[in-house]
Amino acid sequence: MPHLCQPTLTGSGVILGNNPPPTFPPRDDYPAEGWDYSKGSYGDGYDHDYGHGDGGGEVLQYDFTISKFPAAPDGYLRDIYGVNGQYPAPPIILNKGDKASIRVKNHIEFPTSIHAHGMHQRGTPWYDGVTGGTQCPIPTEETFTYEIDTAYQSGTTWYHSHTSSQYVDGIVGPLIIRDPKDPNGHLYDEEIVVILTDWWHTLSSKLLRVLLSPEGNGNTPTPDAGLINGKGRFNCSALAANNITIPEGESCSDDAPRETFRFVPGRRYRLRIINASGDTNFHFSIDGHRMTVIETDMIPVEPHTIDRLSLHVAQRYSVIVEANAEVDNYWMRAEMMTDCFRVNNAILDPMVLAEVRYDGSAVGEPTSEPVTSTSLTTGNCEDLDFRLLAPVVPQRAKEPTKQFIFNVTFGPDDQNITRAFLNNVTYDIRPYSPILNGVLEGQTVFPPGENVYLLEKDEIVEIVLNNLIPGTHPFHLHGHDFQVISWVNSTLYDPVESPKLYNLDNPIRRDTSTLPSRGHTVLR
Ligand SMILES: [Cu+2]
Repeated sequence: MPHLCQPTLTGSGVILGNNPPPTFPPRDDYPAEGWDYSKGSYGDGYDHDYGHGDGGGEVLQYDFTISKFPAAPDGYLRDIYGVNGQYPAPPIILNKGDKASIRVKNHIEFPTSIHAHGMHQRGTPWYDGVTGGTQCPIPTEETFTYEIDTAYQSGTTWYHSHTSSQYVDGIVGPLIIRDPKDPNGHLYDEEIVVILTDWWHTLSSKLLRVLLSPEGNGNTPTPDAGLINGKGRFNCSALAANNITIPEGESCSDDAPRETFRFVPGRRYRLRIINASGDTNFHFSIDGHRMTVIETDMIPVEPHTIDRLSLHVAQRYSVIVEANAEVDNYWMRAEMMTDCFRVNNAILDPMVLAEVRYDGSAVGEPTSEPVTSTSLTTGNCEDLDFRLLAPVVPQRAKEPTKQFIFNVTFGPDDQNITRAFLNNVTYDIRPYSPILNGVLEGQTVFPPGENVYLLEKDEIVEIVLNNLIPGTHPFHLHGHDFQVISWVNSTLYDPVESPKLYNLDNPIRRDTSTLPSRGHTVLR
């Protein structure tokens, strides 16, 4: 699809968001009938650079090298971490039924690992990529081969380093599993990946050292910029205006290209939007266009049309956008929810922009105005109203066999470092003694700092999360989707009153939700 390809980037001789977005074969070419998932992909005859299936259920091979290199995604040149010299990391695009085999070589000075977010890894938990949880980290100059099986799942997700804060420095890429039998497949002609990230001008290991010191005070540093598909435009004059000097070996240029999407009038685009941020929630919109939500975190939902979409950290949505506006150029906006940040950052422009350019439109930047009116969001730092979306395949919430109530707090540990606590326990990672090893060996007693809760297979668990602090927080469960049966701002869980608000009839299912400020959420 040449009209969806990114124009070649130049940008002052430095690497600027250097990985073009993936392209897809058009929907019309999907095999309509007789799709056999057990056989994997069809021989589609398309360019296989981005890993479209080969046919015959073969395993698709990926060779990834993680390294450090200079790049300037927003125009500010610094050292970043990335995969195969690219940022964002290369997209993995599979058809449901495919398997991916990903050989990861660690060529940085720190141990690392790769996690495929939202993949259940049924029967293969050792490929989940969590340092200290499911594996030892991959040492420098060593390799580890992961497998991803898509027999049971499809949709929009992402993969990233799951060691320390490395993904914030660039080890993050899209993972897309297309379903030829997508129940919403008749609603779109083409697919586009939109990956949203926040960005800092300093390596995250340096920022983390301050945060995890007694001076850190739990003040997560606010980003310096935001990016769409690894591209953004930083205003370098903000540095001098705030007395920030550029260190030796770094530089700033004002002409970084923004991401550009070509629209063909009349076509219907499925935007697969991924919030791959470290700490930023976004409001997403396109001037002059509405959008129809059809997917939450790999679960197809009944189409629901809105003007503006909120995405919290690690959440994904697919929306349909129809190129039905006047032939012109329009801003795509990912506006950071600044109310969620702990501290102010004077150099940050929270309005992150990309261009949507219609075929046949005039040259020059868009002059469009943002959409107004309704939104799925109830407040500035809040998640969407969980009652507005319903999965296409309905499931009533089942009666739980167990209930866990977790109180979430932040406070100083015994070394006066601010940490998060679940029921007064802060997680104490043992990178070289993964919990999974103990589980597979039949261990039933774990160190208190690992906060392990043991379950029998097929139990139904109700998880109540009580947020005792004013900040909101993402909550993500590995290996499962959950139903969000309640989500209440500013009110803690009450065993008598709270269940009266439960939505048990086909509640939204997903893998990443939000703890509301001083409120609670209930998951099953
Ligand atoms: Cu995950």
